[in-house]
Amino acid sequence: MTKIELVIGNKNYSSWSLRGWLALRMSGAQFDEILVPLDRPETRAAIAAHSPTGLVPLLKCGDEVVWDSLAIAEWSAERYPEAGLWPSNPAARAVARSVCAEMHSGFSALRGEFPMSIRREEQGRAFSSETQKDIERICELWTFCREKFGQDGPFLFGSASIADAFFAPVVSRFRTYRVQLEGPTKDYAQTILEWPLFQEWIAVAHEEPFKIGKYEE
Ligand SMILES: N[C@@H](CCC(=O)N[C@@H](CS)C(=O)NCC(=O)O)C(=O)O
Repeated sequence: MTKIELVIGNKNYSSWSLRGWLALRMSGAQFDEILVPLDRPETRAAIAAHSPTGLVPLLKCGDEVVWDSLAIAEWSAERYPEAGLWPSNPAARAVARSVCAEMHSGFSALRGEFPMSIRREEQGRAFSSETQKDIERICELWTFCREKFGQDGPFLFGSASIADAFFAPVVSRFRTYRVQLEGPTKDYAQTILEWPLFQEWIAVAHEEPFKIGKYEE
């Protein structure tokens, strides 16, 4: 079996790495992790040794190289179809792909103002109206998916899918910055925080020695 490697950044900070890692873990693939600590003098060269974009995550399998979290998620779904990483119902699958695409290309105010730092505990802080809009849209999406497609389990489309991998870092940000959630969005966030795969990532994030000052202020 060809060896699979996933190049990722710090587990505490690298939200895109978390998405790719969750998708690959959900697939059941056996893989090795190569963790490159971010924001250090040697980071750029260390990532460039693997990645044509200078970004993580990146997957290597033999001579295949797959960069970008969404492409890694699609690769995982295609190679491990039995894992059901996308919902089996075509209508649900189309929505799942849409919400992942929306996450992948949007919510820049939220991502900029609320950097992911899994270990961090804030008392709550003021944020811009753009971030407020992002929060409202995310809550609308979660509520819609849960109501329309979530009958068979606690995740967005019932059982865990790539869509949950894409929103797990948002749940972590909502926890850190104490964004108040209610009803189905609160329940969904709790599901993600208790998701065993995410718990595994969180445990390592707590043990990591690396700190990036700008994400701790
Ligand atoms: N669109 C890319 C974004 C990847 C990205 O921005 N990764 C960040 C870490 S989360 C990175 O590699 N930054 C390089 C650095 O900090 O040196 C994806 O979905 O994978």
